[in-house]
This record gives sequence, structure tokens and C-alpha cells, in this order.
Amino acid sequence: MSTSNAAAIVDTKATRRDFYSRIDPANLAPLWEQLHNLVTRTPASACRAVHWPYRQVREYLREAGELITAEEAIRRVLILENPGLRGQAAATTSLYAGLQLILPGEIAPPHRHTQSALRLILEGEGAYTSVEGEKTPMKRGDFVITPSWTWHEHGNETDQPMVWLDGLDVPLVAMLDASFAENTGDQKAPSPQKSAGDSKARYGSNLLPVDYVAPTPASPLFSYPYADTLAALRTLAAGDAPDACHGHKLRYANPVTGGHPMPTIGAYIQLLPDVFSTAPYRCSAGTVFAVIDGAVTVTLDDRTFTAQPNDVFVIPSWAKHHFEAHGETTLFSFSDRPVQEVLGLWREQR
Ligand code: GTQ
Repeated sequence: MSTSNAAAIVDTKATRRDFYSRIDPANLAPLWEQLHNLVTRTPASACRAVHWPYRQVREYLREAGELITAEEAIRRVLILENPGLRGQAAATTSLYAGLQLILPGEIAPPHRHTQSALRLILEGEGAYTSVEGEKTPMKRGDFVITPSWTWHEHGNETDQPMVWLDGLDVPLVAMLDASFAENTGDQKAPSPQKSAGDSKARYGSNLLPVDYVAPTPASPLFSYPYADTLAALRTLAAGDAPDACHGHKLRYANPVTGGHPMPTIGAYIQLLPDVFSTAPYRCSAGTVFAVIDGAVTVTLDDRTFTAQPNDVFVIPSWAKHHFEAHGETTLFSFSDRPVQEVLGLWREQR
């Protein structure tokens, strides 16, 4: 390169920088400086693979239990923050996860919000979540939903602590600027009280109320007990060969539409037979996993870890991974796959 060419390039760079700084106060920026960062060949997520061992988080939760009551906290939760997304209350780019503790005799007061929420019960038995006036008793492994804008509260009338994993679409709703919330200011949800088992009778028995028209895209069935889920998985496992990438995997369904339980969060359960190793897999939905039974070694390109019962871990969008089960293993997971599906964005590679 001749000296005059080099000088011209330097001059062009300086002229461009000068241009950028002059348009900046007008709230303008040159696309060509960042096009490659905006339109990436494959997902370039800040979200990282991360593993929260339950024994560590449980000890901090115990301390949180001494620090603040559920009532004062409204929700006594330790947020599971992705190390690549610190300060954003995000486990994946679009979804929030937390571990919630409710001690004997405590109440987490009623509220409702536009964010959709799910619970996977990790510890304890018999505390309840009340959704729209119906108390759902909770037990380890149960999957419970509180759809957008449904009144919900939690209470523990048992003599043991209860812990569950919360999953919400908090980051997604924040991105859309669509957060609304209400409290009653008192201890009682304003919805009329319904008898226990009401939603199972109406929507969860392969029956629907005659003339039923779904008022929202969310499932009117709030509880998916683990006993039923595990029985289904074991029946499949007895008759079918496991899928190479997933083992025996099912998705939770809205019994009215056959779609996902809530429009923004898909939830899944899979059984990996003892010593089964899955084939490498990736998909465009960053996913939060929790181990219910067994244990699993998770191998990604740059790291590997072994998750034990109640451990939570995240596989980011498009991160290739495989699982190795130690003992018969059941994994719960949730992701924004329903959103990507309706937008025509969801992809996988097996
Ligand atoms: O239980 O209603 O982890 O509103 C975060 C926000 C739980 C809940 C969370 C919530 C809840």
C-alpha cells in the first residue's frame, strides 16, 4: 500500500468517525458499523450455560427464610440469574427462573400480573397454590401453572417447608413493555372460591363443559400431577425405543386446544433410561432444565457438569449438547419455544 493510500484510509476513518459523532446527538447511528452484530448467521446469545446445584441454593434459601417472611417479601424467591445476563432477572434471554421458599404457616399474598408463571415443585408436600379461587395442593414433581392475569396466592398449612422452581416470561413481557399487575392489599383473592378438583373435573378428565369456548389461549387446567406424568413416561419407556436426542419426551398440553399450557412458555418432561446417552442436539429455544429423579451429565462444547435431583441448569439457544443419564432420570424443562413456533422462528438440529 502506498503512503498516499494509507493516508486516504486514515482520512476516511477520521471523516467517518466525525460523521458518526455529528449524527449521534440527532439519535442516529450507522447501520453498516453493526450489521454483522444484528443479523448474525446463528444465534449469538449473551446467555450462558449454567448449573445451580440445589444443595448450595437450598442453604441460601434457608438463610433467606430467617431474613424475611413470605408475607413481607410478597414472594420469597432467589432469582436464578444467568451469568451472561446479570441484573436482568433472566435465566435465559426471554425467561426468568427462581426458587421460592414458603415455610409452615406462611402465606404469599394474592396478586395477578400479565406475566405467565409456572411452578415445578421440588420439596415438600401439601402446601397449595390458589389460582382463580381454586386451591391446588402441590407435591414434588407436580407442574402447576398460573396463566397471565389469573389471581394467585400460595400458602403452607403443613409442618414442612416447601420449595419450588418458578418460571415466568418476565424478560419477554418487559421487552414487549406489556407488564401490568394488581394486588388486593388484603389476604383474600377476589375470585369466588372453588372446590378442590374443580378444574380437573371440568377440563382434565377428557371432558369439557358443554358449549365451552376458551376465553384465553392458556390452559384452564392448573395442575399436572407428577404421578400421572411419570406413569405416562414409564408406559412409553416400556413399549418404545427412546428417541436418540430426547429419550422419552412429552410436552405438557392445554387439554382444550392441544397447544401449549400457556402461550409464551412451553414445558416438557423427559425420561432417560439408566446409562442412556443422548445424541448431540441443539434448538433455537434457550431452555431451563430441572432434574426430578436420577442424575445427568450435561456436555456442551466448552463445559460439562453433572446435575443431581432438584438442580437447575440452562442450555442457551443453539448450544450443542448431549446428556448422559445415571440411573433412570426424569428432566423437566421450559422454554419460549411456543413463541418461536407461532412466529415461524423455531429451529432444531439433530
Ligand atoms: O409466585 O407469583 O418467582 O409473581 C416471581 C414473580 C414468583 C409468584 C416469582 C411472581 C411469583
